[in-house]
Amino acid sequence: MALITERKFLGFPEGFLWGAATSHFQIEGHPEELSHKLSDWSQWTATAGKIADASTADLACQFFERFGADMEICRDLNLNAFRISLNWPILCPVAPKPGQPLVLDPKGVTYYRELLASLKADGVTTFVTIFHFTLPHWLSAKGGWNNPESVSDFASFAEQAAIAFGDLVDFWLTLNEPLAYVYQGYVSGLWPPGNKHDYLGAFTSIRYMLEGHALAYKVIHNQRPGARVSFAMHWRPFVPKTRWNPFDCMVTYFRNYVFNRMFPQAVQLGELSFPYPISENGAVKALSGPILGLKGTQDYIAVNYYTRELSCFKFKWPIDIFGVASDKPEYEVNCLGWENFPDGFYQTLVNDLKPFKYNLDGSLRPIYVTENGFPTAFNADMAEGDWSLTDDLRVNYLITHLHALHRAINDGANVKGYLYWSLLDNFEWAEGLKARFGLVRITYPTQERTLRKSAHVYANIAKKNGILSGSMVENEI
Ligand code: IFM
Repeated sequence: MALITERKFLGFPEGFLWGAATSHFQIEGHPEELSHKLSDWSQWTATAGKIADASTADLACQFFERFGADMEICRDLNLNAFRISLNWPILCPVAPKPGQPLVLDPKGVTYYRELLASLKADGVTTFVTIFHFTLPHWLSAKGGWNNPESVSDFASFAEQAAIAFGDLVDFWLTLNEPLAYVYQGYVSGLWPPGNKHDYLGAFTSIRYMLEGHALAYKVIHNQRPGARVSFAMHWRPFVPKTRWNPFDCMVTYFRNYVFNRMFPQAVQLGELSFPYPISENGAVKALSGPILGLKGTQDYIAVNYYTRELSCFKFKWPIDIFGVASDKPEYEVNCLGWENFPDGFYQTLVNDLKPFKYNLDGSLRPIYVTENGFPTAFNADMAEGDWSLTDDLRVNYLITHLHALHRAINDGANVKGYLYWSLLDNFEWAEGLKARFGLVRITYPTQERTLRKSAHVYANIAKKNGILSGSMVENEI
């Protein structure tokens, strides 16, 4: 007996944005930045042992030279939204002189204006991140986000960026994933500045990032009154590895509070608070409390979702109330060990983001998914051939997550757009070039671009503004 699969077209709201997200350091290979080591990351990657596959971002995707062709790919994929980030080290290669206004480097301005103008000319909605993990060397050398001066340095940069690019930007993101940034830089030590278990350093950075965000929000709005400004939060549902184990439940509570909720809650309420008993530590207490101008500085919700995490307590001394991520997954994992968990995407959009749903005036905030994607591992030196082009695992991830997104919208989540991470394979920070997230394969030795099966599937979804129910096979074209 033949099985009959009923295919239903699941349409998305009219005007829905279908796009892709990128960040400058991961794709640009900016020759001046890399050759003069203008950023903390260009210095970090030049240090032996920092990157898992010993690759660098010296060329990355050569996006700086090739963006014209890459924008044509966006057009071919029917994308109507694109997210970039600004190269702070290139736009501000030298420290601003005390008391003098910050001046952006004119060559850097020309490059970003050309890039943004080409997107606007194609009718593409632009998302621009101001800080996506890389600091100018002059700022990292004085302590980066641990230095109170980072607040005004960042705000001046944001203000100049609003002046220089504001006419071409639809959505501003002040900061990308602040908690992921401080976790990797101050707790795991895998990113610059490379500190380990330095929770105070992490929390100090969070305080200054919140202050920087508040000021940036204000100066952007002063320059561009109609601007839409937010920050990208990385949301990851945390689940106790052993559901009945009170210790696993405790670490799950702390991980969820600090990693997911602390930052958006501070923005919502206008003050930073840490969970008890961390809040009782004198140095941490000094960081908590109200932040001038912070309350409600989120015109829309920008959320990055990839996976959930199983958390467990680890018996060791000194006790770490944050525990560790379990290495025993319950669902299929990708090459970075992240579970495929589309239900968590639904839960994030429908339930977890509820506390941030409304603006101060009671209006509903739109939600944009500013990242969601799937990596596969292929060495950076792979050359010609059809390796990795039939990326069924990625197609499956995409389809199952878009089904979850469709369900979430039907159940009331006010989602207005989805940006896949990422358009191109790129430099995945401490993992290097091997972990590839692209819809488009980059053959690094030749810089050739080749569309993967996922790119064709996604282009079709964007064109039709919807997906078919059923498994990935139904959505293959
Ligand atoms: O590549 C990163 C990006 O820079 C920030 N969000 C997560 C992505 C995948 O790890």
